[in-house]
Amino acid sequence: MNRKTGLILALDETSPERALWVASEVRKYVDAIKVNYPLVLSAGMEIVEKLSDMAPVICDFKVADIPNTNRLIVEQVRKRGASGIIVHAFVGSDSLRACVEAADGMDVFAVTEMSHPGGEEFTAKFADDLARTAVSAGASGIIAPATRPERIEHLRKIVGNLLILSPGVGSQGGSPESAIKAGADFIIVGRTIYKSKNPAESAENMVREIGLY
Ligand code: NUP
Repeated sequence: MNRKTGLILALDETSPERALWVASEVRKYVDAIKVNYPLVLSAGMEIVEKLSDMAPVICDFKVADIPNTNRLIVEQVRKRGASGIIVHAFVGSDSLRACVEAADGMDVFAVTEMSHPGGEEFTAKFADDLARTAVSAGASGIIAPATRPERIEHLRKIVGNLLILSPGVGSQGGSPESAIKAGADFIIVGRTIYKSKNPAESAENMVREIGLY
C-alpha cells in the first residue's frame, strides 16, 4: 500500500448513496478506504468494486475461522478487487497462513490489541503473540490501537518493518500525532470524517494533524 497522506477512511456509513458521496469527497486525501460489515451488509459487495475505482479498498471483515473457510472468504474478497483484508490472528497460525496464501498479493492485516476499552480485557494479554504470529505467517501488517500509543511503540519492536494501521483516533479518543510518533504507518479514521457535515474539510484537517504530507 502506497503512503501519501497516511490516512485511511473507515467508511462505516450505512447509506450506500452517502457512502459513495463521502468517498468521492475525500478520495484525494486518503491512501485507502476501509469497509466493514455495516456498509457491505447494507450495500452488498458491489460497493467494494465501486469504491475501488476511487481508492484502494481494505475489507475489515476480521476473518476468524478454520483455514479452509478463511481461504474461501479471502478468495471472494480478492475477486471483488479489494487491495487488502483485515483478519484475526487469535484463531491460530494455520488460519492466518491460509489467509496469506489465498490473498495472492492482496495485503493481509492481522488484528492485535483492539482499540476499544474491552480490547484490554483479552486482546491486550495476547497482543505480543498475535503480532509474532502475524510476522511468521507473512502478513503485510497489523492493526494496533491509536488509543494506547505506548502499545503501538511496543508492538513496533515485535513486527519490525511490517505496516502498522491504527484505528481509534477522534471518536475513540486517540490522537493522530501520538499514534504516528509511536510508530504507526497509517491512521484509520471513521466517524470524525464520514459523519461530518463537510467530510472533505474534516479529512484535510486530519491529514494536517497526521503531518506526513
Ligand atoms: O481495534 C480495532 N478498532 C477499531 O476501531 C480494530 C478495528 N478494525 N477498528 C475499526 O476501525 C472499527 O471497526 C471502525 O471501522 C474503525 C474506527 O472507526 P471510528 O471509531 O473512527 O469511527
